Amino acid sequence: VKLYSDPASGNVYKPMLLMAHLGMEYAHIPTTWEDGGTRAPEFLRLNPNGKVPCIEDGDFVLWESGAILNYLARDTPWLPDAPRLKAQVLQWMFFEQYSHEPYIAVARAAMHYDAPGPARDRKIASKGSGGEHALAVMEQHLHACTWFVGDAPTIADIALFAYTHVADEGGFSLAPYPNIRAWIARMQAISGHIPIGPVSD
Ligand SMILES: N[C@@H](CCC(=O)N[C@@H](CS)C(=O)NCC(=O)O)C(=O)O
Repeated sequence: VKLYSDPASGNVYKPMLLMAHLGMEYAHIPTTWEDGGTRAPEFLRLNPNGKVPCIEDGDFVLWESGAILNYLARDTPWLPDAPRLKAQVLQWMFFEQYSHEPYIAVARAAMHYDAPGPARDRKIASKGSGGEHALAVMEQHLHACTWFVGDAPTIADIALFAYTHVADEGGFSLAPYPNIRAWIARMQAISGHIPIGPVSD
């Protein structure tokens, strides 16, 4: 598999973390906004949406981190086969993309890439209540559950872990969320875990 990747990206970290757990080998193709890679015509032929991650598996091309996780986790314990469990995995992954990532990842990206000043401050502030709401939903779920779905970690945990564990980089403190902090420690304790790549600022 080839992974078009930016090491700073939590969305790219999701398939990287899964492939580390699966012991899968893959080739990195560095593709970033800064180096123009995500807007290069040859990359746009693979992903017309111009975003990483994107994978190539032979002649099969796939983009969107959640779709890539689903593809790579097939036939492994990271994606249960039972219809209800599988649907719950998708539920949390859609939650991540609509109610979590647009606040927590976007605030982190603004902190790292936008020029300091009032416009950046306003953008980060506008993400605050949405991000806190997503964290509160997760905190409540983890009060009763060890993992997001079933009794073992799945790609739902990977999808949510990617930006939650670096939420502080977007100005979100995890201090009020002890269940989330304990779940992060459980994720990091799974053998094969790798840290997210460095963010260049
Ligand atoms: N929903 C997409 C989001 C992907 C995304 O936002 N990728 C960012 C990096 S985190 C990107 O490629 N930005 C570069 C650009 O827009 O040129 C996913 O989950 O894969």
